[in-house]
Amino acid sequence: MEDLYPSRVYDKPKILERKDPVLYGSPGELKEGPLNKQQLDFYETNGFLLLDNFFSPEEVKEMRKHLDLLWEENRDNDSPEVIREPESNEIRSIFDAHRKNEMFNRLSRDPRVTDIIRQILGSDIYVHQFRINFKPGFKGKEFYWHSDFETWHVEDGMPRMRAISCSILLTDNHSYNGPLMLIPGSHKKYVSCVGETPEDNYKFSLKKQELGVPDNESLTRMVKEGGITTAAAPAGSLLLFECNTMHGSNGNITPLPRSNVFFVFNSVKNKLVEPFSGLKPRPEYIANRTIQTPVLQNS
Ligand code: AKG
Repeated sequence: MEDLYPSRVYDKPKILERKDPVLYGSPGELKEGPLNKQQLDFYETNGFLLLDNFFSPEEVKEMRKHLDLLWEENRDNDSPEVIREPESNEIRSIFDAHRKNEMFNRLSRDPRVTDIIRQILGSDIYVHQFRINFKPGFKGKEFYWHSDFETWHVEDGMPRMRAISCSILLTDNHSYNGPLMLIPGSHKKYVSCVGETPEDNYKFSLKKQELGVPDNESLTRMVKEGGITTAAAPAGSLLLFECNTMHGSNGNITPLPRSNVFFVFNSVKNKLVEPFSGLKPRPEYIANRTIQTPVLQNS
């Protein structure tokens, strides 16, 4: 398959044009679904949408209970789905928990969310990835700037930009405890990064990403054009961001934890092919290749 978004192949970084729509469906037509025109326009222009207080306080309480349970259950678990901080044994992320945890599994099929994703992607969808990023007070480390799509394309073989991350804020995300930062409009450009992907890069990159990150000049240009938005919002808010939106977050040196859950939905029309790096695919718990059937909703 032709590589429309080459990265880690040139010796200098390049900024390429996006070749895919942001909103799928007939151009100019209002896509039917939960989002109104203003919200769809905002998403198309900026590459993200923050919906404050999307889930009720009771729902957040229930999710937090499961979050704490997962933290406790995995404290001494050395399975590969549990990613530790680079310089300590603290849990940084847990992948794939929605396959084992009934509550998160139900959440992955919640029609309030999946109807929005279908509306934007104009097709059926499936869960490409699930992760929880814990960013405990004092110890939670940063996530350097990146476009998720760059990695999903190069290392997982996601052919086109037709996927969305949904981040559910499980603690209050303040401007000061390491909330996600996004560059508005960055989803319309693709930064072709420099560097050669080694085998099993994920073993390092999920702790600290150094490959597939934009160079300073490209980043400076993007920020000059779009600025930086901080997704600071109360627990229970939902942040949707396009797979190619440049984002990152700072470490958390405050006492206030910042934990967010991420569901990534991909279009069934955009199933994974062989990784464009030419290397073997990353494991299933990071990039789902086998269960690519449409998300079936709760009855
Ligand atoms: C990632 O997990 O790829 C992120 O960019 C998340 C960053 C964060 O949790 O602040």
